[in-house]
Amino acid sequence: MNILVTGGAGFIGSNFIRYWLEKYPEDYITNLDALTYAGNLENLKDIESNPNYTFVHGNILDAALVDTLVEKSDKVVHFAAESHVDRSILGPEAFIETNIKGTFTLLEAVRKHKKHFHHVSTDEVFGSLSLGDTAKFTERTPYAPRSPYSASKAGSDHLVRAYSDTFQVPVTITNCSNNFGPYQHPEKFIPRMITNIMDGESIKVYGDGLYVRDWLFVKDHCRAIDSILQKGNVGDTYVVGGMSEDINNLEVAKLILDYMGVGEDRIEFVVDRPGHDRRYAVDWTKIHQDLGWEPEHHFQDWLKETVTWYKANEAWWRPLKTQAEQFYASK
Ligand code: NAD
Ligand code: TDX
Repeated sequence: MNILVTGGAGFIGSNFIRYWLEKYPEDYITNLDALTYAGNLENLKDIESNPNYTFVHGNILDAALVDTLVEKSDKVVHFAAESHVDRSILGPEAFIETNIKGTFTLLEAVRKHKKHFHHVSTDEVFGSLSLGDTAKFTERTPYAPRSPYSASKAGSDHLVRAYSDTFQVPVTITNCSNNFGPYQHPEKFIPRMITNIMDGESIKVYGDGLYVRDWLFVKDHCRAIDSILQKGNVGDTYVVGGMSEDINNLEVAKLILDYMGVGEDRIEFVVDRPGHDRRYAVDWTKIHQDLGWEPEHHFQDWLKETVTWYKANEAWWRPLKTQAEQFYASK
């Protein structure tokens, strides 16, 4: 099988390529990535000389390039996106371009060449749940995005569904909760805390810190996409989440401080994110019942592993952190 992966030089895409080539060494992967600030070929250093892997430096908005690559592939797995909520507040336009128009460009090509398109989306399209509530997102939850990021992802989801209904393009969609693990950019919450602690700095907790995310180890997300590519029902959406411990940001911060042997005086409450969604939780019954998937990696164990990985890989994250600090300081 030839798989075209978009955004494979980012966090989840690079983990997915490594996962796939380890599990299916006879398959071929082409990685189309524009190498934005979030794309980093260092994420795939161990893969670059694999004869079954090809990197193409290009933009998903380039219709001619996309057409050529889609024609040569059997399936497309679409990760490429602007992915950080805080950046979408500082500058929404790139999110509209990449997440909506970029997805449209890919859809036109898969429509023409009749290829299976797997769209990687987020649980943030469903908006915010309330604290103390037991409700969870399902495949039937109405869309209610609240940030430019989640609105742009919702727009892309709607286009994918429309191409399925109107043009019978074979699509599948995942709406996944917050991922964590190796190669996540240090501007995101968990790596930002670990790297700040390593630098002797305070960790920045937005608002009251009582925000809940449904953390999923990145490899479990890769396994979920694998099960959908192998046996998912064409036209279907699957929501994907972790073990729903309803752990809040402050509790995550305290776990990391504990693992790193640092006191809670390092916590600094900072100004809140505008439109900050209070709680996410995912009910992944459908993918469990239909495809047998469930998360395998327990949050606390793999959070500890993630701390260990960042401690051992300062050379990987240091340039990214320096660049991100310069970017945010300039805003
Ligand atoms: P990321 O920001 O780490 O990586 C995005 C990648 O896309 C980068 O390599 C970047 O260079 C590339 N890219 C950006 N614009 C491009 C363009 N126009 N053309 C080609 N490549 C481009 O993102 P991530 O965290 O790995 O997320 C991957 C996907 O998963 C996104 O679609 C995101 O919405 C979704 N998602 C992420 C999470 C999460 O917790 N990180 C959870 C659910 C869903
Ligand atoms: O320094 C911080 N302090 C803080 O309290 C940062 C960066 C974040 N936070 C909070 C905001 C959120 O409640 O931590 C939580 C997680 O924040 P992010 O890591 O920015 O993730 P989130 O906004 O929840 O979105 C992530 O999961 C869903 C990904 O970035 C998205 O791409 C994905 O769709």
